[in-house]
Amino acid sequence: MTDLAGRFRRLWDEIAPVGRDAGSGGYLRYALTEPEVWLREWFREQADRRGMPVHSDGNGNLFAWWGDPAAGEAVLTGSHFDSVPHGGAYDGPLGIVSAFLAVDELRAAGVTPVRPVVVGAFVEEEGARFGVPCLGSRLLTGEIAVERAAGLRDAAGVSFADALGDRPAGADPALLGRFAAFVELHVEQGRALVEQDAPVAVASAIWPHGRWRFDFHGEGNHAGTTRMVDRRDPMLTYAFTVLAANKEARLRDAHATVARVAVEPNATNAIPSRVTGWLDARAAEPETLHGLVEAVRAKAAERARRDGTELALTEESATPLVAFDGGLAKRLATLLDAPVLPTGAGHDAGVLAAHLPTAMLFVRNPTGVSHSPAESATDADCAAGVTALARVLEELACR
Ligand code: HGY
Ligand code: MN
Ligand code: MN
Ligand code: MN
Repeated sequence: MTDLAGRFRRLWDEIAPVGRDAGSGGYLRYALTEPEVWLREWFREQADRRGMPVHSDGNGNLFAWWGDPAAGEAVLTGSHFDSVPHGGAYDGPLGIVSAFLAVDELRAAGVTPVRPVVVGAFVEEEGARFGVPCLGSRLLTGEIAVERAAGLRDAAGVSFADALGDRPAGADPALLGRFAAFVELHVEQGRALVEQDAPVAVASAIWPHGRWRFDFHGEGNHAGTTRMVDRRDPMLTYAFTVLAANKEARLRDAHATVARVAVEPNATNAIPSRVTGWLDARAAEPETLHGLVEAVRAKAAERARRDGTELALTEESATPLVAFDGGLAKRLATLLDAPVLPTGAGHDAGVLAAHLPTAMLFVRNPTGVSHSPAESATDADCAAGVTALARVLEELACR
């Protein structure tokens, strides 16, 4: 194991057990809950160890500064700590651990930044607790209204403002204006790097994607005494809609997932009064995405009429096609001699890309699986990711 791979492993082992579910091996690191708060404290300790002052933007995002803050626009790097339920170890934390190690590499090489390097940790990137992904970066950029963000509630009814301990500060154009670029390193959520036999890639784009909530309202009733012909069962409309989403996505070579459902009253012997399903839809092109969502909506509405149920559709979040800064992506791909890949996964980099030159680096994932305990990365490839990130930071902040 190379020395850097060894240093990666030692730092990684400090956080690996935090929030890990013994049963599934996956992670339960929901934003601002105990394991993620522990990681935020760990972030502060890592910054302190490196003499990097930490600043919070009042939205739950943390920023650790290396170099003279007055020395010009900074280069931001970092990612998120939070996970989806039973998510993988690397999605998010790899970008933060790699950022601190990249700073160590530059310092060990005697490199000092001519502009500050900032390591960032964004809150609620997965949207697994409060329902809106990239909540922290959307607050920082003003993409989501403070009122809406503050009032978002988790399954226990706790609001984001309560979890944060204060009303979020919202957009901070002055802070955003202090960043010249953002580079997010992230585990690849796919197998392209395995197929291309490369440890690191540069991102070209993020597919347009979003989340739509389908509320199906029917008539709650007794499972044993209600004739089939008399039912207005929203579970039927929901089930049909899931199949329609799958079919419409396949027709369009797009991605549609319904993986979260809420049923009222959720009793075995009671026909539901309401069934709520969340559609995660993604496609390479915006018009394909919108065509997919509209087709699913139309099929759901048609089925609702047949079932005597009502449909209410709410767009909960939408991210347009993110074409990363082409010049920057090409420059980094040349610097690193790395392939360039699009991704169907959303990232804080996708939000910041609308506000400053942004790039992403992907680190090979041998299983290609993500949002699952099966997500993986080797220490050697993670070390290659640190080396690549250090070279990028040297290129952007130290010349
Ligand atoms: O859902 C996503 O694409 C990201 O991992 N939050
Ligand atoms: Mn994720
Ligand atoms: Mn992620
Ligand atoms: Mn992400």
